[in-house]
Amino acid sequence: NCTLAVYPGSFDPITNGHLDLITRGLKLFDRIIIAVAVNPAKTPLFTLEERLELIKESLRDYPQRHRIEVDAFEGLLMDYVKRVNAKAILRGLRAVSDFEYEFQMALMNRRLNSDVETFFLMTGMRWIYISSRIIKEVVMAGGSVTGLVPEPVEKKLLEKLNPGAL
Ligand code: COD
Repeated sequence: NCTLAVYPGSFDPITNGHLDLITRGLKLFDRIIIAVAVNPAKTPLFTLEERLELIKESLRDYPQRHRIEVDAFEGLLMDYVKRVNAKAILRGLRAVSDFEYEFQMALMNRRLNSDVETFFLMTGMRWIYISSRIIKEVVMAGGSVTGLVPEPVEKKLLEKLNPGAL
C-alpha cells in the first residue's frame, strides 16, 4: 500500500528550501507529487512551463527522483488531491510568519475534504530564510544566490532578471 502526498506550491521558482522539504517528505511518504499551481490571479515571473521544466531539471541528479512526479493543477487543490487519490498535503514551515497563512489554508482544506491531512515539515536551518520572492529580489538587485537555488534555476534567473551578469 503506497502512500502518496501532494506538495503544492507556486514554485516561482523552486529553491533549495523546497528540495529540502521534499527530501524530508520522502522519509514519510512513498511517493510525492510536486503540484505546481496555475493561479490566474497571480502573475508569476516564470510561466507554468518554465516552472515545471526548472523543477524537472533540478531533480535530474536527485537520487530519489523515481519517487517524485511533477505535475500542474488548476482550480481547487483539494479537487486535485482527490483526483490523484493522495492521502496528504505536504507544506513547509519556516518562521512563525508562515503560520497564519498555512493555518488558514489547512483548515479550509480540511473543511473541503476531511479525509486528507496536511503535514507541516520544518525546513533545515540553512534554508529557513529563503523564499522564492526573496531570491528574485536579490537577483534583480544584482546579488548572488549561488547555493540557495539549484544551478538551472540560478542560470534562468540571471537570464531573466540580470542578463548583464552572464
Ligand atoms: N523552506 C521550507 N519550506 C519552504 C521554503 C523553505 N525555504 N520555501 C517555501 N517553502 C514551502 C512553503 O511554506 C510552502 O509550504 C511550499 O514550500 C510551497 O511554497 P510556494 O511559495 O511555492 O507556494 P504557495 O504558498 O504560493 O502555494 C500556495 C498554493 C498554490 C498551494 C495555494 O494557493 C493553493 O492551494 N491554490 C489552489 C487554490 C485553492 O485550492 N485554494 C484554496 C486553498 S485553502
